[in-house]
Amino acid sequence: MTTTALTAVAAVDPFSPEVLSDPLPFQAALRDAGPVVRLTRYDDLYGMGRYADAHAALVDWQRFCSSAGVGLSNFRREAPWRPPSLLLEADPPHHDAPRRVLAPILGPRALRRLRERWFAVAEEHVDTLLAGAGPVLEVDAMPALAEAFPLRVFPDAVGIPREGREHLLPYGDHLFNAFGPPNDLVAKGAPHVAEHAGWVNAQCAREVLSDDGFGAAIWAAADRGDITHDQAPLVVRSLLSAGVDTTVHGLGAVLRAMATHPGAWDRLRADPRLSRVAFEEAIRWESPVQTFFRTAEVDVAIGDTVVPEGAKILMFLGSANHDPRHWDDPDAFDLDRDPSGHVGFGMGLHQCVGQHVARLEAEALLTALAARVARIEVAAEPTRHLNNTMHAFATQPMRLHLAGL
Ligand code: OVM
Repeated sequence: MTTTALTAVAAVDPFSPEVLSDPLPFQAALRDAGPVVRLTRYDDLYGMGRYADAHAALVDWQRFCSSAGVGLSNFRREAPWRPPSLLLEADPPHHDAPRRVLAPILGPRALRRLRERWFAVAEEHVDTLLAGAGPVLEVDAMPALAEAFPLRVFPDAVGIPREGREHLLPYGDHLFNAFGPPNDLVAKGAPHVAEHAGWVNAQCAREVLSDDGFGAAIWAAADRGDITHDQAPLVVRSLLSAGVDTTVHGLGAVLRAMATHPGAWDRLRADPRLSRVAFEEAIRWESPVQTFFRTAEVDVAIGDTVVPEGAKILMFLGSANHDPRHWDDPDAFDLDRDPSGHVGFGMGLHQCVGQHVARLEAEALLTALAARVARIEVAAEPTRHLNNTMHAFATQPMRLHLAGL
């Protein structure tokens, strides 16, 4: 790459509306510019877009720490907008007790208890949507499927009351914006943060939570002494922070993949067990969580560049998931590839603790749709919902062609 080209990519704002709405061209230039690039729009900021280097940094928690925040803001210099997450924004050893508590609560064994119910809810949800529709239903798949299904099953599983759940998506939207720079997206959310955050924080109290959900299990861990009673509400807050918007846009991704790859949908209908690999490949392909930052704990040499201690490094998860140095034909959604090793759920000790929950939601919804919908057709091009962290859809107008009609 020429010096001019390198200077040009380094000067791009990765959080501009242009890049957020269509990130792949910028990410390709970023990868070509080197293993690490100083992003000159912001002070002390570096970016990593290649799979090998981003992966290596994500597993190197000793040198690329999270406790100074995983957004642009450095908690060692600036006060965070909310008390830091005990999981996401913590390093070992503090990180480890909350993680050890949460992992089995959201693990495959515990989820077996929810599997039948979530499949039944998905069937009922899709049946209700399709009822009386005739042979073809035209629908916006974002509110009708990608948002409605997780908003039905996940808050119930956490054990929060029905009342007020409309705060969950705007809270998550602001939280994911707030990892980025203080741009217009953050300013637009700011006037309403206090009411959303106030409601979310109130749902983390023991008295508010049902006695059989993920929330109660976190409080029970505090009673056993595995975490403190002061930590319990913040661990519940992590579920309500990380568990809603992420799955909405993960489901949005796999629905987009199925609408644009009718052959893949035919195969999934014939064998709904393919919904697991379809979801995983959609997470790689779309990378709903595009970026997270780390902070250099010491001076770190990467290639010819030294990232100085205290600098922020932006990990481009979506870019790593599209790196042709690692993936064949990375921009293609391909049901036949092995997407494992993608960094869409992160990598290393912070790798998504809720990934089994997300996969179960996707499997339940896709299986219900596969039994009832012969073809998913794009009715109009989707529109993007811009967010500093999430690659998200606002709308996805689709036509669902009913099976057997
Ligand atoms: C948390 C948290 C919040 C947002 C995202 C996330 C993707 C975690 O509060 O722990 O992980």
